[in-house]
Amino acid sequence: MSRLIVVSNRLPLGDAPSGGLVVALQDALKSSGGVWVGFSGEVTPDAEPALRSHPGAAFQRLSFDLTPDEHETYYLGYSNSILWPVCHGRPSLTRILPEYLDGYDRVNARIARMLARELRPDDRIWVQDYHLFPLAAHLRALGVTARIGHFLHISFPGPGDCAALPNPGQLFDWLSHYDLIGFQAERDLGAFAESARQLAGADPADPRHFDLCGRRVRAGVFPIGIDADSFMAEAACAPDSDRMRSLTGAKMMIGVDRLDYSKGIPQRFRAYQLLLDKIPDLHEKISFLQIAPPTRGEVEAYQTIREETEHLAGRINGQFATLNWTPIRFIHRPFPRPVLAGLYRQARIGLVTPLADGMNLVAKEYVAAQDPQDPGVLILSRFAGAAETMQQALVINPHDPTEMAAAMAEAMRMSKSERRDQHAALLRDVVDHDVAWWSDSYLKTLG
Ligand code: GDG
Repeated sequence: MSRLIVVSNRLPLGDAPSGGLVVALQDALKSSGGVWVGFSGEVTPDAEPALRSHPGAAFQRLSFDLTPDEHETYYLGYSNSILWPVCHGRPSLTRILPEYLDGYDRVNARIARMLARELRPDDRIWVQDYHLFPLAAHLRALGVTARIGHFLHISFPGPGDCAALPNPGQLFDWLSHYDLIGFQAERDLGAFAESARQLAGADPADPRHFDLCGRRVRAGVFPIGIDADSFMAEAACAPDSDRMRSLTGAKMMIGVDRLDYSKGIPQRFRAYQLLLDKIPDLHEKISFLQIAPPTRGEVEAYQTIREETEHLAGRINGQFATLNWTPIRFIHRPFPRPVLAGLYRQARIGLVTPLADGMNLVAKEYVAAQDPQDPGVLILSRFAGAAETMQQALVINPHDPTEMAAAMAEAMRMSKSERRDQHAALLRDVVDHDVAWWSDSYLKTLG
């Protein structure tokens, strides 16, 4: 059996980040004697030129460190100040410096050199996400003939946004070295084919098989899921929800997002403000908990979104709070997963309102966490990849505060039987298309 080699920006280390991806891949890694390779999280001036082994997992883990310059150019720079905003339709938030592209390519070349030493000809290599687009090209240049697949967790930009990359054609050349390119949603596959046509001269009559930069590429849609069974179990045995309810005294609406400008947090705050303004009856009957652990704080656009959201939350509380009621609680700290599962379960409304999002796992977690007898309502942006399959949610346009506020009011008044019907349909999809289904279908296609 050929080994599965997974390469991702961050190597899962310790027990904390045992997210869905690890759960999904660990069986395939374990049974094939496979390896997971990724960044250790350590930034040090004397990053070793070889991979370091981390025992203690069910599969082999190999990490690399980054130098301060590599972290700045590859991670904060090209990955998160150029590719991230471009892939999320926000080219005006890019910061383009020549050393970013150089550092990004250099780090990918270094990972390829370290990895090539570990490889066997019949390995299957699965590269995760936008930090590592050039990896296959560098591996091929070193003579690696193994199958190499890529999966993009975020959305793929259309030609207009792609054109904001420093060298748009290069992205397609990098991608053309993969045997299989996986996307979250049909929307992304379509954007890829159209951008490849306009910016790299491809002629994708069939976006699933076409010639790109002189090579034959195969592409497909593999919507990622969550570890639904464990999430459902975790939520069902979460701490006593009645006690939590009496603490808040109102029906809760919840949002859980990394504090990122793609997640539409200010837009949902403004819609909530509009709701409270238009429907005074809801005062003291609804409360909004937004959990938003900060990320990428070194990048300026993330400092701006933090200030903007803090300001809006303060204004809403200043305007509407009473002695017994805080309309919005905005917490910049991560919570343990079981606590999160319990909070989802108590929340009458799950708010997932990104302006752009590859999939959005919070939408699926919220559904899995509900009590099927008395479930809450999911309000979901049409710009989340999840909206392609979760049509039974209240699907909204996050740019339209009136529509979003109306959905909040609707979710508050929906009867139990309406909520149950909606939830049952959503849950079926979340359970049938979980993260194990996702990795199986991708790896089967990779061959
Ligand atoms: C990228 C794509 C795609 C959040 N706060 C806490 C916490 N979280 C967990 C959530 C969820 C995960 O983080 C976030 O996943 P998302 O899918 O919502 O978003 P991204 O981080 O942007 O992920 C996205 C995903 O990749 C997978 O392919 O869906 O579109 O952008 O699982 O629960 N977890 C804990 N405490 C927190 O405070 N424990």
